[in-house]
Amino acid sequence: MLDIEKKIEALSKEIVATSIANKDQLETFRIRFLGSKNCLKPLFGALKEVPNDEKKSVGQQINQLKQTAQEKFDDSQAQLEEQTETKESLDFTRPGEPQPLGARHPISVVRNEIISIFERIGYGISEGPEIEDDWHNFSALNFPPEHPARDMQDTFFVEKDDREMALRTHTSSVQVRVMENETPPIRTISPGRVYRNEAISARAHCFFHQVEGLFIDKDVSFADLKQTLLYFAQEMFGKKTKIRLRPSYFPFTEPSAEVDVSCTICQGSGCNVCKNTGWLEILGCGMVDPNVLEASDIDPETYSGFAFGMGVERIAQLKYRVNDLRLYSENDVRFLNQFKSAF
Ligand code: 2NL
Repeated sequence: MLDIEKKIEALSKEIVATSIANKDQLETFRIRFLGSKNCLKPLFGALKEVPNDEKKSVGQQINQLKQTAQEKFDDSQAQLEEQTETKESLDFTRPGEPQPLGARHPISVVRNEIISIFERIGYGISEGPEIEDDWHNFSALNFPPEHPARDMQDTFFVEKDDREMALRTHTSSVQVRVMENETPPIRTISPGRVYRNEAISARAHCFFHQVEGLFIDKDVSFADLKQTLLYFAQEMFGKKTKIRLRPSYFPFTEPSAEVDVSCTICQGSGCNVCKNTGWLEILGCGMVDPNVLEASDIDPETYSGFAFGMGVERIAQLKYRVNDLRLYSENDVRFLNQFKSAF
């Protein structure tokens, strides 16, 4: 083997053995094997001294060596570029971006809780339209024609298919539909949004949410009503909660009552939330007026029933001490985020 061939073989081994793990090593490799003063150049000079019959073969070996060096350089460069690219765009050790979780609206939280309390004692859920005819919102509920609640001041009237309709002022309208379509025993609660034509303030709004309950069967008494409401109050506000009933008036119930619970803040000893009375009003109720049963073809001689209605905003206000009704519909996240732990 010629001297020059030994040199070629040694350089070839060196090229294969050189490790290129970073940009510096790549540059060192380039200068040594491909730069303007690279170590292969002297070989081309030495080719002159090679005997003629070996020149072709040795020349090819030198060219091959140069090609090997170039290929190793190109491959290593491509590999290093790929590595830096992936390094910059994907860091698998980085902690994940936190996903902000929303919160359920307090009205939904409280509505669901009310529904669940009544479901546990056998009530089903009924829902119906928000745009109602006069019959379901008023007439079937024993509103006399001249009753002030029908007045333009309280009710939003709208036109639908050339008929004058009302935005329902209570969800009793849903329960009229239940009474018309089912035969007693009836046990239903009707949650939903209702509308009143009132100026918006901290204490009043043009819409709010109601849950109404209706129970019709043979021999339903006022005592059944009281016991049901006591159960509800204690499930909602705690086992020690007391209730009291004050006589009241609704067109659709007779007798009618307003229900107070012992103050959830001071337990009855007096504070500014209950205005030192020890009591907080939570709902209205009564025995279903015989006229209302008759209007839906239920015989008041055979059946009797009780009904009640509450504002969800009011219950939520007592549970979460919300002092302004407008907060419920302003979608301010500083308000809404406070209900993250509620469900
Ligand atoms: C209140 C008072 C009340 C009813 C709702 C009712 C429904 C039918 C028949 C008779 Cl179908 N009554 N509902 C009864 C008494 C009171 O709501 O203050 N709601 C916010």
